[in-house]
Amino acid sequence: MNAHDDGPTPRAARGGAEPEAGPAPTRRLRTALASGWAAGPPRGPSRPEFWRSPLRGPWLTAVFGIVLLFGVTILFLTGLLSYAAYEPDLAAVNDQTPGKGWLGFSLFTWPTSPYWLYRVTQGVHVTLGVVLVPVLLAKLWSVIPKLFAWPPVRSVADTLERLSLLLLVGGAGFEFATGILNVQLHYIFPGSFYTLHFYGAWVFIAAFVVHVALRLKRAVRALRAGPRQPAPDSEEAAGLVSPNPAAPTISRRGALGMVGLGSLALFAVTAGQSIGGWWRRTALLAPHGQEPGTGPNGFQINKTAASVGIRPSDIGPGWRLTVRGPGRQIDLTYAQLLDLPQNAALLPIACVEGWSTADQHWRGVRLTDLAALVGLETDIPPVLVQSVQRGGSFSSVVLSRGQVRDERSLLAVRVNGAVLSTDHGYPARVIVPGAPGVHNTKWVTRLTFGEPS
Ligand SMILES: Nc1nc2c(c(=O)[nH]1)N[C@H]1C(S)=C(S)[C@@H](COP(=O)(O)O)O[C@H]1N2
Ligand SMILES: [Mo]
Repeated sequence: MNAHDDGPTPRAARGGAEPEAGPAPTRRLRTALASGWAAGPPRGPSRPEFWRSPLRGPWLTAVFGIVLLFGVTILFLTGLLSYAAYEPDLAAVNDQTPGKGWLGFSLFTWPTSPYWLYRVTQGVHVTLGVVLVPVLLAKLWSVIPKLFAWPPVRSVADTLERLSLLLLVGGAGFEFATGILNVQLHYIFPGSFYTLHFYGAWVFIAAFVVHVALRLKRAVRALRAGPRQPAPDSEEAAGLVSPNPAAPTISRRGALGMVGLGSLALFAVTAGQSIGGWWRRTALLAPHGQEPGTGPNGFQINKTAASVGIRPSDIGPGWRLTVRGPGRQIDLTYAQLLDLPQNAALLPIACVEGWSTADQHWRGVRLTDLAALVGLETDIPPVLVQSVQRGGSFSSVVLSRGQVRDERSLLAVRVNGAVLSTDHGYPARVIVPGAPGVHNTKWVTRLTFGEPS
């Protein structure tokens, strides 16, 4: 007979104070936890009185939350655009996320018009990412008591939610950190930044969607209720309001203003890098390592020739441009390239790092004219562009049909009236409208039409 069989005697009559349901081990655990946790949180941050800022409350958290709701949505969308702009589906050399599977669902053919398209989408992505940092930090500060909330485990649903917060906070930290390090330190994750930032974005956004679904209603209610603090133990307080607040040194509106000023200050020292020209000087947070100098070639340089190991002999008199098409190949000397019809295009360079140049005056040979040299007059296929540079993820790229056929797309030999400088890609570089800088390959030596791989 098992001991739990009540038999004819009613449970109450035996005077047992056992919890009612569940198998014995679970019951014992629950009792132990209940009596341990019932004693209340240990001293320190798990006690509500530990947190004394009179500012924390549902309204302040909701204001930061709503700003982030809009901001992160724009960051995510412009991030997806940046991903599409790289044209990873076009060829293996373009794709640093070959295992993406259905995460590539949002890809589409990136257009060449308007010619400043990537300048704007990526300028917004990077500038907004920087500007949101104070808001993100303020939001985390505003909810920090919840990190220590007691008891640590309440229910399955509560535990799952707390785990999703781990992904949310970790994902946000990871995305902001990798993005900012990349912008500041010039690709410190060679080749892998793109992959890390892409997969990280999906983890972050999944947790973000869950969080918004669980919290949006409460946030809207808190906004409607306004900045007056609810009672600390009320449901509206959501565990954020201190039961033992210190005297305020600043109002809640004042705190908001400070965060806003922080964002504004970051905007002022960042946005100039996407505007270019004189405004670049205001971009104190932009990478300033390589001073581009003055004159026709005096605009931002991404990687110098020396830094990627271009040797003088690679681009000296022995340099040739090889153009290949199906069944045909020709080699051109520099002089022969200059003898082809030269055309002009007014185009910027816009890097994934967020900086871009004002429109530069390029001169060179149209990609369509080069295709014609190997017999491709109509229906021109994508082209594989290769640099003399040995290795490195930017030494080759495949350009789409649309990019090849746009008459502004050049193999440029001059910029702003002068011969290209070594650092800007002498003897010849690609310049295409609307695209990320990475499509503007420097020190080009080979064009292969119709064989993207
Ligand atoms: N061969 C080669 N081409 C390259 C690169 C490179 O590292 N190697 N960097 C690309 C990137 S990421 C950008 S933003 C542009 C920058 O061009 P610029 O240095 O002339 O401004 O060049 C592109 N072309
Ligand atoms: Mo770039």
